[in-house]
Amino acid sequence: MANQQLLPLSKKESKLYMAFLYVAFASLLIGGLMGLLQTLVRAGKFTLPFGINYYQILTVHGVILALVLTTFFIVGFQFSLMGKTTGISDKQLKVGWVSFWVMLIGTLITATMILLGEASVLYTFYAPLRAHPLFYIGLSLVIIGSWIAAFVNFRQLYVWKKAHKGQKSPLLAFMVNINMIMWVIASLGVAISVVFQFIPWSLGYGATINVLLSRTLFWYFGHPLVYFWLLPAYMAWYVIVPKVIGGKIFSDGLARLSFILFLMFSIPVGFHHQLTEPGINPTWKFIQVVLTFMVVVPTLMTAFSIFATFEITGRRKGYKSLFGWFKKLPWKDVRFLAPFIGMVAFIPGGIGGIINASHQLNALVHNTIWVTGHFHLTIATTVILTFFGITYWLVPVLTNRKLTPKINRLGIIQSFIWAVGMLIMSASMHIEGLLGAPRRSAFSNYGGADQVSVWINYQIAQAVGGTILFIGILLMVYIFIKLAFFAPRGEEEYPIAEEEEDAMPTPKVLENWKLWIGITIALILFAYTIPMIDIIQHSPPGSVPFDFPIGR
Ligand code: HEM
Ligand SMILES: [Cu+2]
Repeated sequence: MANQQLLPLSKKESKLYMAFLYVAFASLLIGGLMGLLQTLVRAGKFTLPFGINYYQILTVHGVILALVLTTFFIVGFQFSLMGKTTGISDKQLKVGWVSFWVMLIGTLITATMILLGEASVLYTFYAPLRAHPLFYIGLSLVIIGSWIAAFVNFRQLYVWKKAHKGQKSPLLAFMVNINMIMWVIASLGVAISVVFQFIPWSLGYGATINVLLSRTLFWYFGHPLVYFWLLPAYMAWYVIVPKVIGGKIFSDGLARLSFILFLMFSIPVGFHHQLTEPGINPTWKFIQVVLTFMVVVPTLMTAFSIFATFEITGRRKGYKSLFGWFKKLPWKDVRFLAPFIGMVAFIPGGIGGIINASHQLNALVHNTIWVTGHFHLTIATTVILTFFGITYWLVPVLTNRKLTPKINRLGIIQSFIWAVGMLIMSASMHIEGLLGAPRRSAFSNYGGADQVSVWINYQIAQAVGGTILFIGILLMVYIFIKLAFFAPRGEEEYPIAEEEEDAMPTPKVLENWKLWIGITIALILFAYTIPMIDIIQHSPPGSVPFDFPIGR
């Protein structure tokens, strides 16, 4: 199988990709500061100035890190992957800019409403908490902008395929398209809820809102959202990291199959976030939990292929003993080290996820700070450290600069700071959660209850971890600015691994989009149709808005 050609990135297109990254790193700084403040408040040592409400900063933190930082980074990174493998036409580039501006304007509208204290509804904006209508309208624009980006990506692959009849599509372009298909299908749920439920209700047209329906539509989107964050990290693990360590792709077919499985099993599982929710038949909860556990399959496939690449590469370099090859990995290269720490964090992160999805164990940890500990391991460590690892080579490529040994060293320090800060913060969140401490709650001594005195030491530990993390954020933003504007001029490689010369051909069926999208839709219909009808027919009267103490 011929290895595919890579295209040069023009100045014009690099500018677009960088625009997305600027927003991502600005978000990191603002969101990180809020995270630090949260830990300080929860430790009971600090009161927010100017009458700022705790839930306001918590909303900023969740929205700007989990929704804005991630979406901008992912769309920008994926655009660059498409530009490198399929190319981008002038017209597509223009539409790419439209997607950027729509997303940015949406973000600014939403941010303004949160800052004015008109939308302290947290990033899940659960009804009946009510925000200003512009909060929802801004969020819709962010989603619409990302759809525009998705359609540019679909078009890029389509044009490439027409020009390369009968050839297998570039692996990275295939992966980007899977992620964007999943994103479009999933975000339809939240779009329907926002357009038909939240916006009319917050404008005062509908007096009440169907709470259960809105939450179900939210989690229809909210679970695949976590895969939308994770899959770009997997793209880097499958295709970029092997090149960084001087190896080859383990198996093109296996990588594609695992992405297809993620597409199929990421959406029809939202009920695992609603296990304690009344109004959903337990049988359907059970079915969705079973579908949830299917995700173990592509996850283990991914772990297997990545470690196989590590081992094969190490052995080729001459290391023979059972684990000798492990030493040969380029530990001093931050482009490898940062994602590697992310992979390690995914081991406890994944185990925690299995615990969360298990019905009875979920009852123990539901709505405790354990859950927060879980996603700071998975998204804020695994995904974000991989994104940092990407930043170290992507920004120099886009700005024609060098990743100098000095910046590389700073990067290694940054990765360790992040790992240590998160270890302290996340471990104490996990333990405190098992002791019953709630998440999403400002400091309170709950009338001097004994239980609370047990929690406080863990909250102080979180403030220590949070402080270390914030130092990590300052360092990362410094490195980003350095790489974007001040590092010496030069050429860096865009690392994309190739297949082995004698690799087995990839089965054609893996590119049968109609088949995979068809199965995905069938699974969604199977898992959601009957419970949705149930929810709509048997719901209690809707809820009037709830504005105090959080909301607007
Ligand atoms: C300086 C680094 C960070 C610190 C100190 C920090 C701290 C915290 C704390 C203490 C909470 C829980 C507050 C509560 O439940 O009352 C929280 C929630 C959260 N964090 Fe972080 N965090 C950091 C970085 C991140 C990153 C990088 C992400 C994602 C990319 C992230 C995503 C979230 C989300 C989604 C929530 C949930 C918000 C909610 O429940 O509405 N955090 N963070
Ligand atoms: Cu989930």
